[in-house]
Amino acid sequence: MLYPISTKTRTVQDLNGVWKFKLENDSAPNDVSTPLETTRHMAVPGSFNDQGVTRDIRMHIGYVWYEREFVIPDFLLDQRIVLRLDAATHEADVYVNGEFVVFHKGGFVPFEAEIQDVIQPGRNRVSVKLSNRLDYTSLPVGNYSETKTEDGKIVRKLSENFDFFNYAGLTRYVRIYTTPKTYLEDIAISYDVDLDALTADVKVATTGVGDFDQVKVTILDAADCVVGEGEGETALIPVKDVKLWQPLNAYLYKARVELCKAGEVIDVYEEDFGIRTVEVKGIQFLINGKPFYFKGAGKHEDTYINGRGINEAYNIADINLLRWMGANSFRTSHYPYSEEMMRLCDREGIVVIDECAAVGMFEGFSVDSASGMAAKSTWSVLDTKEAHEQAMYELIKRDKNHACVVMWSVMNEPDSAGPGAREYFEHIFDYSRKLDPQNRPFTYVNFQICGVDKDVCTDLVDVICLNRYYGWYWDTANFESAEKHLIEDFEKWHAKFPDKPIMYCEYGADTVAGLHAVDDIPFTEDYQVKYYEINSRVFDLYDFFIGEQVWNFADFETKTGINRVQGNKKGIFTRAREPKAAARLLRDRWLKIPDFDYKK
Ligand code: BDP
Repeated sequence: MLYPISTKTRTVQDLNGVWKFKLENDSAPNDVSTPLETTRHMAVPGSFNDQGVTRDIRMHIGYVWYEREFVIPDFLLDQRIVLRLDAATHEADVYVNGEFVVFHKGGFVPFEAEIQDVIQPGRNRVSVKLSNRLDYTSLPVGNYSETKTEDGKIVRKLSENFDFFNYAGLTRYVRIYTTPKTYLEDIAISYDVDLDALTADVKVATTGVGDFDQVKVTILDAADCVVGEGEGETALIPVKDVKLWQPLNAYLYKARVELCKAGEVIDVYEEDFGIRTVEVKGIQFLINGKPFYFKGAGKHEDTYINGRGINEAYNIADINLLRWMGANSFRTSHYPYSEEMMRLCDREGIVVIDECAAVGMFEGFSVDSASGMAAKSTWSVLDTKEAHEQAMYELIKRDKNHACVVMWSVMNEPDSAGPGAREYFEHIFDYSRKLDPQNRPFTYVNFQICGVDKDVCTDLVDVICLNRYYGWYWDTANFESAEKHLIEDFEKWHAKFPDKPIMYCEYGADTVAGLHAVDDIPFTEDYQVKYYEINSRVFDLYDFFIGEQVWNFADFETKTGINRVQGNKKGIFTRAREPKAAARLLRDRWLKIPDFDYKK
């Protein structure tokens, strides 16, 4: 799916700002054929929860309505007019002037509808009926129940199978864009690179719709000079003197694609792309043929008031903080992040492990993972296959051209040990691997309680990604035993998979900024520092260990419960992005670790 941009043939209109907002009333449902009656408002983009402040909105489960007016200038009315919502968490029915135009389930990817046939000259009305419900058929997974009180009131309950607040709403941009009636629907870019000769054959595969007889492709370098030209729906274009996209040293080309008829350009689009190779070879992760070492964090899209709403200033600050720390990468835990963040990472050279929203795939989930939870029938209880296929399809379709994406993560901490796990995993890996034109590596992120002795799925991955909490949930306040177990765990994984690289996608300790102690007292900054010192020491013992991503980049909001102190405090930065002591420790370490050739 193409990101909306203006070109000589396309326009973009912004529908962000303040919308009307209303909680759905089950006993008097909204009639979408008339304007929404409400006195409430909500900023778009943004999650509604913290904007609403009080519990009735913040903790609301079920449907809400958003509505606003818009005008399409008359001179655009003969165009193809598309309403695009970058994210509606978690499902939405969209109406224009009371007429249904599109339904979408899955809260972290864009979807759109052609609306030229339902709009009128002058004022129009867009209404969105949105639900934040999650259940055993959705991603992420939630435990949902509905009961009726004696007076017929529906009571909805949702217990999330994951450790982050279930922020919802129109969390990303809403736009209308126009194209000609004959238009470019998609562009997929891949390439074969000769790293010695620095030449590449760039393949630009175009999907056009309508009446055209020619596709012209021009490759431009960063200075907008033409470096290659080709033709056809699959154009193969040689490029010489390739400037590679490198971690923290990005270089972007542009593919200008023109759909033509009788020599006239009908539609034109420009897609930025970088040229780089990614390959897992033995125990190494190669970017541009050189062994790369991941330094960074698992993140969340999580900021004050805005919740999971896109916040581009935070995105920029977060990348600058990552750079300040000497980091080079992050994982989009636990859902696809905004397209703006992906485009920024392309430009900044930040390496991304791109994860779909498959989180909570564990029966009987608890945030205290060492509490003895054991899943017996995850894969017969969950009914997520369809949602999961859709999630991988939409993620790869959206992000396939991004140079920053070096690996796809199909799941976070699933039950990879119970009956049915193997069949489910095999299916998802097979299905997903066929979707990427750039054939990137795939992984899933392993849960500590489905460790090396229990897991039956890890042979399917290219890189073994582990989330480990020795010294926090396990071996709490006993670093001696934590270190012993860390080492044992590494040795066992490596013995089982001697030819695969291993990295950590999560390790961390909750830390309330400002608490200190001489002894090993959990929640203090000193404890977090020691936790990271010990883990780092063990990482440096192994050549097959190719990266460390801490949990978490910053403190973030979670559901309420006695295991969380106003949210998850494992950030190395606070939610306001102030560094804890561990940030400086890691900074000292990471500035000394090169991006390439750390473990020769
Ligand atoms: C892991 C999850 C992550 C949690 C983290 C924690 O992948 O979402 O926030 O542990 O417990 O289980 O802090």
